[in-house]
Amino acid sequence: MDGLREKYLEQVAGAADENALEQVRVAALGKKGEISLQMRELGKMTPEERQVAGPALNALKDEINSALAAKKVALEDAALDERLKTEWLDVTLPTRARREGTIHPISQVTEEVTAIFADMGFSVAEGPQIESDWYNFDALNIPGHHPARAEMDTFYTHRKEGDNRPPHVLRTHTSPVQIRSLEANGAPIRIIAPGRVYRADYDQTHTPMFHQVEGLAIDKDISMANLKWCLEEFVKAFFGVDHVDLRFRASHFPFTEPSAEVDIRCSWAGGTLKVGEGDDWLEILGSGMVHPKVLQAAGVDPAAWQGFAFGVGIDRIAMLKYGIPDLRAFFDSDLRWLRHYGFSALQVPAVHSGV
Ligand code: 2NM
Repeated sequence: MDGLREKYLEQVAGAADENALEQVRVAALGKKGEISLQMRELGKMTPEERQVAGPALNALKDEINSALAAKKVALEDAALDERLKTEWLDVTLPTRARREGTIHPISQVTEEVTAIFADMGFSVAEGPQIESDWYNFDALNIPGHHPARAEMDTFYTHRKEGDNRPPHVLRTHTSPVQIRSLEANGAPIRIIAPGRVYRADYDQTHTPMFHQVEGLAIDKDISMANLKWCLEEFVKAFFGVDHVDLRFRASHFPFTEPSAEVDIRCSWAGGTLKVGEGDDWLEILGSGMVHPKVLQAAGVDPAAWQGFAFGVGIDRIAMLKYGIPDLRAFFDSDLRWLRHYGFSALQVPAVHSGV
């Protein structure tokens, strides 16, 4: 028995891997293993012999089993150490580069315009894109027979057969947002309303959906002079110039009186736009003093309050500022275009960010 003990403990100690160790186990303790066979011999012994040989064989079996288990752990540890030495990761490596999306020029410009007017104390108002004809037209002093209604190329929603109420419309401007805000909050008020607007028109310079930002400032003593200063500050900040000349051309809108279209001095020398110099004029917005009837319709007493309003096409000023030639490409979702004209999400617009 001492011979068996020595032999198998030596083999266990010498096993190079888990396979070799398993072979040792089978040879010693498997069904036909040497020690198992010896244990089967116990039956042939006299009780006296068995009392000595039985416990000794069991002890030997336990000892070899323990040695096998200990060796197994040692081999596993060694295998793991070996893997740890060869297989490793540098978790400080940068990740694989992935293409990032870009901020659409319209989103960028909307944020820029918002930052500029926020700096002048305007907050942002929003409202529904599907409007009643009251908010889109009547409240803005555009009655049913008014030519502006026909000129607007309005998209109308469908009413059920027999429902004779006037249909809702896709808002043709964001003015209804201003009416709703006035109605809800009263005067004084200083808001801008950026957003999508819709007109049934499609060619080189028109898309059926486009973007506007309109502004509204109502207080006791707001005049055309305040309007002019505000717009001048806006144009300078937006185009990043120190000086600009504005030209107010008398115009007509149903919702303002007096009304003015505003041009900015510019030059197209060399094919690129320069704002604030040259002898050309660029029309960029419409404006005026809010018509008393509009204040009235929004529940504000026109004898006590007055103020200005204006409207700018976001798509148009985005094209001008960033040299984007074709309006329709704005809405094509062409990835090459978006990568070229889009902005980094990290380039956050601010009044003085220099973008
Ligand atoms: C323009 C031109 C002139 C305008 C008017 C209003 C409202 F709702 F307050 F009456 N919001 N925006 C306005 C005035 C818009 O866009 C060319």
